[in-house]
Amino acid sequence: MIPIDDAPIVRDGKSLILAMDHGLEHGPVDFEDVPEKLDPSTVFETATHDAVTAMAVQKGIAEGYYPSYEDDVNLLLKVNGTSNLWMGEYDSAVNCSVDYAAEIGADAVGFTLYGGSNHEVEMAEEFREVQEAAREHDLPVVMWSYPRGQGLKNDTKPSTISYATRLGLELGADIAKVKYPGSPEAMEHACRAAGDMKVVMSGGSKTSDYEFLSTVEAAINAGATGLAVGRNVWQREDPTRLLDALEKVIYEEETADAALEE
Ligand code: FBP
Repeated sequence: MIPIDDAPIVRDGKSLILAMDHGLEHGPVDFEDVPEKLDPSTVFETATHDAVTAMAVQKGIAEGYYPSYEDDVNLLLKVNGTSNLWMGEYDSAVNCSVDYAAEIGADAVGFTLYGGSNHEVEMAEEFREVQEAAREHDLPVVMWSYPRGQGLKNDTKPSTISYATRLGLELGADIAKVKYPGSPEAMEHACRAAGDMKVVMSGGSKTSDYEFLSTVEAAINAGATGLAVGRNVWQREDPTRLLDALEKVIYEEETADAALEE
């Protein structure tokens, strides 16, 4: 971990990362209810909102669409990923080098680590290469820290999420993105386990405005420094309205109620 408060993906110590790697991770099924979002430009448009500090995408989407948005959007390039067609033990193929990410304009790189998977050892070795290359390019590293695998039946258990944030700190991430562990106390412990490293909450499948914003509020109050979210923003009919509210909850530390009233 190095200080990243001056990095483009951080605003006032916080981050709101808009993720759209779902076409790879889940497949086009995630766009069924919002077919217009199959066009990545529509989500890049959403990412131009002031609240969004970076958009997380895979290499192909970055190559094709980022050139039109590089003045208005910060790029977090995900350098590994797996499709939902893969039925083996949790693993993620490194599909982009950090050098190439830097060449196409990345402001940060993202890497999924499945701690607890039978492939954890190889993934940690791959992370080492990515993390050290990122340091050479002065790019922050965001770890999607998702303990999963044959031996892990519950991936949001408090002790699992604290282990997930700690893995990020121990292995040299600058931000760990983790699932909400179900209670403010558990989130607080997970943030403490991360030391001074930043922790952002992962969005998850779409819920109501209030349910989502109040979980974000709880995570921020527990010490999280923001959010990395996909479906809860771009699966909505009006993503801007929710981003306006998220801006208040994350950066101005307003309550979910107050943010929705305005
Ligand atoms: P969501 O907010 O839609 O959950 O997106 C965040 C994210 O980490 C994406 O980057 C990724 O594609 C997806 O969640 C993975 O979700 P899961 O592995 O839990 O199905």
